[in-house]
Amino acid sequence: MRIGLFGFPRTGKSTLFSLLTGAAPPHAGGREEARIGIARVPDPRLDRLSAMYRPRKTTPATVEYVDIHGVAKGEAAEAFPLDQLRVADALAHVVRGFRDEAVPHVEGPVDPARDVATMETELVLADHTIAERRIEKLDLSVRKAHRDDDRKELDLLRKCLQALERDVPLRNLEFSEEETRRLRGFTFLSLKPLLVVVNADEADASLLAGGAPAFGLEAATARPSTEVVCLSARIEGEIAQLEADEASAFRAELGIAEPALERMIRASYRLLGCISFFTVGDDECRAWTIHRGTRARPAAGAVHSDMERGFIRAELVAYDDLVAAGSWAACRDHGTLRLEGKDYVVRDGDVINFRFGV
Ligand SMILES: Nc1nc2c(ncn2[C@@H]2O[C@H](COP(=O)(O)OP(=O)(O)O)[C@@H](O)[C@H]2O)c(=O)[nH]1
Ligand SMILES: [Mg+2]
Repeated sequence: MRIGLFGFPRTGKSTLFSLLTGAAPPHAGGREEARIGIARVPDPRLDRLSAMYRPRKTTPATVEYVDIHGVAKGEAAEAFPLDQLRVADALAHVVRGFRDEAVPHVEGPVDPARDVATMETELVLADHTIAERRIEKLDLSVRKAHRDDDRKELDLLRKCLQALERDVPLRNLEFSEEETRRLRGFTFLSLKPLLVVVNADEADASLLAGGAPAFGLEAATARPSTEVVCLSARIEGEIAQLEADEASAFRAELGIAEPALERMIRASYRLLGCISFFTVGDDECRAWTIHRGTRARPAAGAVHSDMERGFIRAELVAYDDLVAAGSWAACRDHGTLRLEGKDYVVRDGDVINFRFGV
C-alpha cells in the first residue's frame, strides 16, 4: 500500500512524513526531492501472537508514504509532481489547519475547506489534460480503423471528460469492472481514493476532538472514497519520541485518544478496503495486507508466489479463537481450526497456514 502526501507548501507534509516513517526531517531550504518511507502498521493482535509463539522475528504489515514538495495553485496541468503520485494507491492531501504567523500560508488565511476544493480542482485539471489528449488521438484512430476496443475507450474517456469539465473528480463516478480495468493505465489522480489530513495546532484540542465538522469539512466526509483525519503533526511527532507511558500520559493531557500514526493507518485501510491476516510460527509471526474480498489463493500469493501457484488448501483459525484456545493444537481439538479451499474469502484477523506443493 503506497500513499502519496501532497498539498500546498508549508502545510506540514514533511513533519507528518517524519512522524509516520521515523525519517529525519528534510534539509532546510532548497527544493526537496521526493522521499519514500515505510510505516510499520501497529497491530496489538500481532503483538499478542508474537508473545504466544516467541518467534525469531516479528514482521508487521507496512504502508509506504511518499513525501513530495509543495504544489502551488495553477501548477497541476503541467508541473504537478505527478509521477510520484500516479503510482500511489491513494493520495493524502495535507491541509493547513494550524495558525502560525511565522509560517505564512500561500493561500492566505487558514481555511481547510477552501484548500481542499482548490487542490481538488488541480487534480481535476491534471486529469482533464490527459483525457483530452487521449481523446484527440482516439478520435482519429476510430475514424480510420473502427476498432471496437478504441470505440469503447473513447466513450469511457468522454464520460470522464464530461465530469471533469464540471469540476467533478472521477472518484465520484461509478464505473463497471471493465471500465475500471480500462482506466487503470491512465492513473488519473482524481480517481484515487483521497485522505484529507487536517494538520491543526495542538492548542486547538477542542477543534481536533470535533473532527471534520470543526474544520468545515463535514461535506468532504460524505463524498465517495474520501476520509478525513484531523491531527497535530508537530506535537505528535514530539510525543512519539517519548517513552510509551510518558507518551500516553501526555496524549491524555491533550485529549488525543489515539496516536496519529494509528489514525492515519486505520483511515487508509478503510479508504482502500484493506484487511490483515496473519501467518505464525517459531520462525516468524507476520501480518499481511490484502483487499477485503480476496480469496485464499491470491492471499497466499501475498506471502509467496509459490504458495499461490502450488496452492492446495488453507488451514486457518480466527484470531480470537486462537488466542482463546492458546495454541494451534488446541484449536484442532476444539474444532475451531478449519480447512478451506482456494475460493474461501479471507477475513480480517484470520491466522493462516497455507498448504502448497511446487
Ligand atoms: N505551529 C505549528 N507549526 C507546524 C505544525 N506542523 C508543521 N509546522 C511547521 O510548519 C513548517 C512547514 O512544515 P513542513 O512539514 O516542512 O511542511 P511541508 O512544506 O508541507 O513539508 C515548519 O516550520 C513546521 O515546523 C503544527 O502542527 N503547528
Ligand atoms: Mg516538505
